[in-house]
Amino acid sequence: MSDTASSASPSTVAAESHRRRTFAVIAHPDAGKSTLTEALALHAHVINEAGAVHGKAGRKSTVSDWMEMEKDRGISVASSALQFEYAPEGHEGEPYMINLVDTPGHADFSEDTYRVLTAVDAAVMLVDGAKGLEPQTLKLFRVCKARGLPIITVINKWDRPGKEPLELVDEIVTEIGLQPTPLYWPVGEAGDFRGLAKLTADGEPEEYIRFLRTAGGSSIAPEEHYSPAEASEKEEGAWDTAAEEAELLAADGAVHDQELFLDCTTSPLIFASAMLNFGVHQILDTLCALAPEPGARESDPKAVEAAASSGGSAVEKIREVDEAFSGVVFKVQAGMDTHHRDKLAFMRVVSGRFERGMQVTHAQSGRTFSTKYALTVFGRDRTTVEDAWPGDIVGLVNAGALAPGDTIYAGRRVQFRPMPQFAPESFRTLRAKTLGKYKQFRKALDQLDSEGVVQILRNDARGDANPVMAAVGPMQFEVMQARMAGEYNVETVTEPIPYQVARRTDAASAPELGRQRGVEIFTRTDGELIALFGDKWKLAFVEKEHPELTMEPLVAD
Ligand SMILES: Nc1nc2c(ncn2[C@@H]2O[C@H](COP(=O)(O)OP(=O)(O)OP(=O)(O)O)[C@@H](O)[C@H]2O)c(=O)[nH]1
Ligand SMILES: [Mg+2]
Repeated sequence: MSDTASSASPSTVAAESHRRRTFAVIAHPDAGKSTLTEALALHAHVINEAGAVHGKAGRKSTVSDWMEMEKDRGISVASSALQFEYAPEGHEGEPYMINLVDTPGHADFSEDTYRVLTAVDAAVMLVDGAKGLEPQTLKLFRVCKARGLPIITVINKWDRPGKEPLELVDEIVTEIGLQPTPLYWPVGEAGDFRGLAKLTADGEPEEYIRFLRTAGGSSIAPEEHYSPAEASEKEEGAWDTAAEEAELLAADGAVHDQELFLDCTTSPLIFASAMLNFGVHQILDTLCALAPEPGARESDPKAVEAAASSGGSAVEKIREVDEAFSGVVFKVQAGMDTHHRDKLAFMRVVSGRFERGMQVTHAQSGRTFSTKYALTVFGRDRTTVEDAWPGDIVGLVNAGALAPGDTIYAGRRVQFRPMPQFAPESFRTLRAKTLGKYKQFRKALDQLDSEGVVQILRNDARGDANPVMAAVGPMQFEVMQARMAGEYNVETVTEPIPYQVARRTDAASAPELGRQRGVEIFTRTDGELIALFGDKWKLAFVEKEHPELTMEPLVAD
């Protein structure tokens, strides 16, 4: 333990950072993100059988009440992080350290997913081979593009009948304007997945990787390797078709280019079956070879300016990975399981070495605190972490006032950009079922509000006991109620309210806005004044009648 700035030399930090790959798995619901996460972990030999991490079938160990929602419906409600070492075949030296975050696909939980995307260096985007591009995938792609987050595309469920591979490539080009550059092309059509043609840098098939099925796909699928000539003989038509298709794409210029990939113009493409474990280690190899290692991060220009004009100590403009420790909080969550009711702040290390027990400064409050309880969270398991490096994800236990988007640092002052707030589209009231539970209700509300489960809106007319919840989608309300009941023993009642649109306003405009019919003014916990409107026509009407009043859209991202 130490209370000094990073005690590791810049070269050690650089070396640790160099071998790290930190990415999120994203997609429309049901594309197979959690299944792939499991399969990736299986390949790194960190779990012994599929089902150990998320375990939709027979999950082991303790599960919090709200996690029951995930189990009952077979969907992911919250993101979860995994870390493991992985060495591609023939790799020399230290293995890679993979930090992977599985995200929920459902649009109602997209806020959680967006937050994760602020903390990773790349994304693996899954496409269901039978369904092609789906709405949530499109949305997520736009967020990645806006953030400059490189994307590796995986067409999943190739073991099931689906679309033509060239049709899927076309769809990705026309629907999202991203050029897939195949690295591995499927041998056998969807539903008859035999293996992958490994392509050279020029897009030429150089090797046939044939997969063998294992019982239920619960262990790593053995591979056989053949030359193109052998493959052509062995698989006859299937190999020749694959080779022709791959050559067609190569002739079209669909070959990997690292710069265009980092720029989100192109995306390396792989075909896989997460369920059968086909193509999974090819995904890992691709991540190691192509995904960017952790890099420098810029400070929020507003914070730099504010520090300069206040005459306090300067906020440095950019933090290089090999400088003193800094990290960014991207998620705060309590009650991960019933034995640990404490609050975890998930922090991504941006620079330097994090050591458990070190003194750090919370940039937003200026306070210092010691990081005595630090964990890595592996699915539902947690172990104490002694040190961590750029790209790693650490859970800080009960670390005071940390909120999503906050910066902590040692050494010179730095403050990264705040977390973008999401634009709520669903609104409901919330109150405790029985008045006697009011104190607990308040406590639970404060806690879940600080995690950002929903946004809490209040005003004098409704009073503290009857706040309004604002969310991206209604399932967030269910999570809120389930967690209130499960973790705080407070049964709640919610009722619909007749609002559909939220706008940010200010103190000068609020009184006049509040006098309009079908408009109500609230204060959000962060102090922003929020006006709710019956519907978008009502909003348009007020905007037309009162162009002088402030009504700004809340940024979705
Ligand atoms: N046939 C087949 N089924 C798959 C494959 N991958 C996933 N599945 C199935 O698809 C369903 C959804 O898989 P999940 O991994 O839960 O999907 P997800 O993307 O995590 O879903 P959300 O977290 O709810 O967004 C499950 O029934 C899986 O067994 C695959 O490669 N082939
Ligand atoms: Mg999932």
